[in-house]
Amino acid sequence: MSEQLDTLVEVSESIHGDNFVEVKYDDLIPNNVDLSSDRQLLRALEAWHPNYLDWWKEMGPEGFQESEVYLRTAVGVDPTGWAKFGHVKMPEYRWGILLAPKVEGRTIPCGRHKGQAAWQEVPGEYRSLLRRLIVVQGDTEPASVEQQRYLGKTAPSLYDMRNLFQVNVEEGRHLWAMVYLLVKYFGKDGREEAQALLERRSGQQDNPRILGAFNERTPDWLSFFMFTYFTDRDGKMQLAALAESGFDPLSRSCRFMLTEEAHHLFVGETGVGRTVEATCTAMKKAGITDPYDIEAIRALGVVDLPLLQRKANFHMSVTRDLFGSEISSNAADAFSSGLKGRFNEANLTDDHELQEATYPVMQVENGQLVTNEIPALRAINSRLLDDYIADCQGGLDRWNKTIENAGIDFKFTQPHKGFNRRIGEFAGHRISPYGELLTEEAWQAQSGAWLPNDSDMAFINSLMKPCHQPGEYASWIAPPRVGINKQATDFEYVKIA
Ligand code: BYC
Ligand code: FE
Ligand code: FE
Repeated sequence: MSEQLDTLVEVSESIHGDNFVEVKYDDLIPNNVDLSSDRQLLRALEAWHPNYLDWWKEMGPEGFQESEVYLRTAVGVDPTGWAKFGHVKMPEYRWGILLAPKVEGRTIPCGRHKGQAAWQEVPGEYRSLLRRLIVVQGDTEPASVEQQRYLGKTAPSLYDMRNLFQVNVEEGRHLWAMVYLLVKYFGKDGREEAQALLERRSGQQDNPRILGAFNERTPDWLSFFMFTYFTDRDGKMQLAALAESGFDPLSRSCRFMLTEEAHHLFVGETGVGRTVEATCTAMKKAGITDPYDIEAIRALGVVDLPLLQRKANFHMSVTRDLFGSEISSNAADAFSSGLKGRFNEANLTDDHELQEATYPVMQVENGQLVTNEIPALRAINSRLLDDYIADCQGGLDRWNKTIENAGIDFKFTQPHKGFNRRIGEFAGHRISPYGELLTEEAWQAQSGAWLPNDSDMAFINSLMKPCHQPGEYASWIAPPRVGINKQATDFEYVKIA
């Protein structure tokens, strides 16, 4: 799907209603939340802004802060014209606060308050649970920027570099979106949480980011593409679940964030897809049909398909951990209180309360994998994980089509749900990609064939040579079919300073 189309589809899915407030570009902080009429909030945000910029300069994209980047800036929430494009220096990007339009008469879609008017203020009894959800969501956004900060140097083209920076500034805006909620609705502790979001650091021992995957490294561009395909997709699923929140400001924030998320997923899907394409084209040209003829394939300066599968296995498994324990009382509380719904909650046809319902959850029992019916309320995370796994498949199918069209006998697959897990039902067990329970010895002997090994990483590293001239693309990745915003593929997407 073209990016324009992808974006439009997601926009129309996530924005309904027609009453929106114009974005005020005169203000320091572009917004459609009428900031200027709330002096206290404005002051709190203006105080946070310089700290945010300090964080961005310290932890954001390294080496390109003075370069002019062809960026999309959100300027409104009207689906037909919500963004404008132009060259800007990243520190001068206008990070704004934009909520999707209010839906008049919206009610709480799930849980014990189902059908009551959606909350416009924080429901006191759920204050700390709600704050925790917003903080966890907010924490992932700057974390991903930190993880990706060294990638500019080895960008395989200016087009890709621009996409990286686009994703980075928008994750920065997602942080703003959560900070707005904290500062506006949670008083002093909200302001403290907003500050703490700038202080935790991805991968740092004494003050790490909250969730596991956001403390992993994103050391190379293949990791970046896998991350934006698989981990930004956790973002999509979680934002979709939070868009169902009975707390209306959170719902509206997340609905607008989803419009930007579509581009992140596009960057991931096409990034991996173009890598697959380069590999298939080079193999064909060299007359290689065996995808396991690794040495010959790597000699062509492209990435062998089995290595891409191992990379995908890693990113899929750490991202699955982001859904939390399959069986979780936290998740039950969030759902029952109406703070977080399921994926597509509004379109599901059950009673949206789940007092009696059950849900099948896979568990390890007596050395075997079994599926048990669990009270559905406690299986909310499990269900979202299953929805996520289904949502991942589309990209794999499209990558497989490219391989099939090239006449190569290879197929990407998703590993078993229990493979390489650290959180939830499968934590502490060793499970192969094919769903066999293994002894520790058997796992140690084989995991190098399932997860990127040292020689894989060394090979990928050897490919990470910058291509910083307009129209130049690294050997391992095919140029895109179309550029960004209808620009040519050799457009100067980044004017390197
Ligand atoms: N790593 O009952 P449990 C995105 C903690 S991505 C470390 O199992 P619960 C993005 C958990 O916090 C979307 N710790 O799970 C993507 C809890 O600790 P506390 C991010 C973990 O609470 C790319 C304890 O274990 N948004 O936007 O039902 C680029 C027991 O928790 C992990 C959200 O996640 C882990 N993997 O669910 C940029 C939505 N998993 O509280 C951005 C908001 C669990 O006892 N968050 N723990 O100290 C949530 O809905 C929930 O917090 C979770 C966890 C789904 C994450
Ligand atoms: Fe985000
Ligand atoms: Fe994202």
